[in-house]
Amino acid sequence: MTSALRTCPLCQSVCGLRLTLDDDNRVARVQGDRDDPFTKGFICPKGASLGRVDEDPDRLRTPMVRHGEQWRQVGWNEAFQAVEKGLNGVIEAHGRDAVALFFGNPTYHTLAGILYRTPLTQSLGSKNIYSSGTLDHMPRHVAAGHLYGDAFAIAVPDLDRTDLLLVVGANPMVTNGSLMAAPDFPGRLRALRKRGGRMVVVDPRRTRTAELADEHLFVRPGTDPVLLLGIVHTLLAENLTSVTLEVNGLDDLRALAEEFTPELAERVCGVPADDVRRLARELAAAPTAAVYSRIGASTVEFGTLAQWLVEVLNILTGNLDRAGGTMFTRPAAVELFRTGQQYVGGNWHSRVRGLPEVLGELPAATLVDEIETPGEGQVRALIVNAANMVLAAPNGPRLDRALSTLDFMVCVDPYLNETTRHANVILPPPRILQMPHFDMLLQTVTVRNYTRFSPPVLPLGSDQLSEGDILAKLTLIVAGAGASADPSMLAEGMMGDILGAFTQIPGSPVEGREVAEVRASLAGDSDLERIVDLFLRLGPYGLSLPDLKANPHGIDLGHLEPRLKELLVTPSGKVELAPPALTGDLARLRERVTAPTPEVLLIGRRQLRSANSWLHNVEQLRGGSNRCTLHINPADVARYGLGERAVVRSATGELVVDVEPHEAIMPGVVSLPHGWGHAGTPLRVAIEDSGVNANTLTSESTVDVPSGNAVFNGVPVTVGPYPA
Ligand SMILES: Nc1nc2c(c(=O)[nH]1)N[C@H]1C(S)=C(S)[C@@H](COP(=O)(O)OP(=O)(O)OC[C@H]3O[C@@H](n4cnc5c(=O)[nH]c(N)nc54)[C@H](O)[C@@H]3O)O[C@H]1N2
Ligand SMILES: Nc1nc2c(c(=O)[nH]1)N[C@H]1C(S)=C(S)[C@@H](COP(=O)(O)OP(=O)(O)OC[C@H]3O[C@@H](n4cnc5c(=O)[nH]c(N)nc54)[C@H](O)[C@@H]3O)O[C@H]1N2
Ligand code: SF4
Ligand SMILES: [Mo]
Repeated sequence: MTSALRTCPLCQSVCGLRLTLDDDNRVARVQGDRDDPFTKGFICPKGASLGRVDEDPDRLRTPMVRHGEQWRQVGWNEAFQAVEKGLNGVIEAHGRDAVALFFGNPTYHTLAGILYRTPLTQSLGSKNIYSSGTLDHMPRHVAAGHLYGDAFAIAVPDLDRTDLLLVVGANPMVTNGSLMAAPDFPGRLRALRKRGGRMVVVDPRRTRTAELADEHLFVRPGTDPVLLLGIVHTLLAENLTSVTLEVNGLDDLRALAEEFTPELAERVCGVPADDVRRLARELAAAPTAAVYSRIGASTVEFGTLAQWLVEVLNILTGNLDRAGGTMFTRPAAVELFRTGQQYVGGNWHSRVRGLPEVLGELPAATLVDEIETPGEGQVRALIVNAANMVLAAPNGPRLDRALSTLDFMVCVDPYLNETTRHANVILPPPRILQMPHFDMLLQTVTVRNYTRFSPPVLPLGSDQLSEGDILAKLTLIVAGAGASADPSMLAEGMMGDILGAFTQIPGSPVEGREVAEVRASLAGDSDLERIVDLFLRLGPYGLSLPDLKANPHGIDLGHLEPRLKELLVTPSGKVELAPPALTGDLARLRERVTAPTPEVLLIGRRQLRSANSWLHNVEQLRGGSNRCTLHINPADVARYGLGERAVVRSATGELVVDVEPHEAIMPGVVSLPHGWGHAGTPLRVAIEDSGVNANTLTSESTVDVPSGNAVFNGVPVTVGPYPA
């Protein structure tokens, strides 16, 4: 038996784990690492099953090449030659825009996925870049970009010091937090209550989080901006604001909030006007307060408006950038993503629907249009890293059909699944325990400043390639360096470029030094590790990879400290409270407010033992509440005369679903989890009781206009008995 320390990569909580391995290197036991100063031994059922996830016998070990319906295991050289031939063929015949790239959710967790995302994108030089960002959090970036100039100015609730936490459309008791790394949310919540604090939840379902809250308010899906404007209206009308930051646009905000009264909120959102007023007064009166919002007010038709108004509430109540409010983490690694330039979107537009580029990407919802619509610039080839878009994107079935028409597709993914089955080549990354792990991204949203690095627990087999090398090879292939190029060329180029810049930057830790000399001093057992060492050395704490390796339980870097001033890059140098790029979308909201309300609205539901689409092949994580059922209020079951099954229809498609009556869901709302509907894959466990693809019902044609984000919550549907 040996033991190893390791950060769990399965959600955004960054839990430190202690693994016990048997003599065959199988994970015999997983415990929370009590010596981790931040995560303090917390573990959830997914983390406890990390060994089973890692050892899943259905994971691919060797590259796969498809000939018609037949899959063949091949060596890496043959696989990369096939990729070079396939991609070059399309680029030569149709140009670079004919190749699209798609990055899925796990690329925010893996080191290779984060570090090589930009080089791969830049080397490809295509307008057709897509990611799960526009299935998730793009509204938040767009709101931040216009308010603060920096689209990456993402504040997190200062959970350990706040007096009042208002949660709008998030369920951290199940998801363990998102764009907020808050390991042991239950424990942090208990501590909040113990020090006299409160939590209020706004959600169309009485979720686990809502059950533990001091107060839960049902809200009609998709209407949060009207509720939030009702609160803003009250704060301004009753002179309850205490703006401590330098802001522009307060008068504009006052003028446009005028019409959005608490009474309007009651009519549109179903939240009593008195409660809207009371919420405003409580937010203003609390010594400190933090409004936190995620998927329920992001993947909606007015996601950007909602995310903007959440920020506005934190600003108006004096809570942005102060202890106990919402604050900006200071990570250990240098923040190269902060360009110091004012955010602008719309640098180019999608060919078919003319949707604007945001942060270098086009909306994932429109990828299918770009594949299906003939003409110059039509997408003919696709590179996918860690995305199962057939299950994740709106109108998945249409995308499923479109993928089968591509000239070439390559996927970096450990599974042959609903999406990768369309690939010509699948390149499998090694097992989780064979990868180094450093939460480059999640350490930018921890609720305390913190860092930790995990070296690989197990070595690579002689027939395996690291994920870094796989992505480096792909990058070099699209850059024209060929399939046989040495993958280290990419890392060397990156380190050289970064050092070239930082040795010239006054005050940088390497100012005036020789690039080659600094490069030679970098430590690490692989290209990725050496890049991490460089990022740490350029970071604000003067740490290095050897420091992190010497502290394998992680390093506490202290409470969050105010830092908005250094992030703000608006031309005015002030927070722009009411920028036209955001307020302009209110016209669309006004139209919606006056339109008739559909009888039934569909929302999503994340599950404790899932991670979107890809943990359903692990027996230990199946069953119980982790089933793909339609949650519906018993009153609606009676109203629509439903039995055990029902048919749900939307403008996009229809599904037959298992009915699970639940008091916890608002009448007029039904909920279906996403990531199910496993089909056409050899995954032995997932294929049993495979559930249905919720994205058969969601539409690719409706997006949150400013961000292009997909709409998964508040989808109009009808429900009827099955069989009819
Ligand atoms: N209806 C509905 N749809 C939704 C949502 C919703 O709430 N409702 N949520 C949306 C959101 S927020 C998101 S983020 C997306 C998520 O959807 P996706 O971005 O597709 O993410 P996952 O399903 O988590 O994983 C995608 C793929 O990554 C692979 N993978 C796992 N580990 C690794 C690894 O280490 N390396 C590589 N290369 N691949 C790996 C898995 O095998 C899987 O095929 O779904 C979106 N879709
Ligand atoms: N266990 C587990 N953890 C996960 C994941 C998982 O699949 N399983 N996925 C990961 C990913 S990719 C992400 S992005 C995060 C997401 O993290 P969260 O945002 O916390 O996850 P959701 O469960 O989607 O929470 C959305 C909540 O919004 C509510 N809601 C729906 N519509 C509306 C609305 O119109 N208004 C309001 N106010 N609320 C609404 C839903 O009922 C739900 O409770 O979780 C991550 N962590
Ligand atoms: S909460 Fe998230 S990071 Fe922690 S053990 Fe569970 S899945 Fe892993
Ligand atoms: Mo997500």
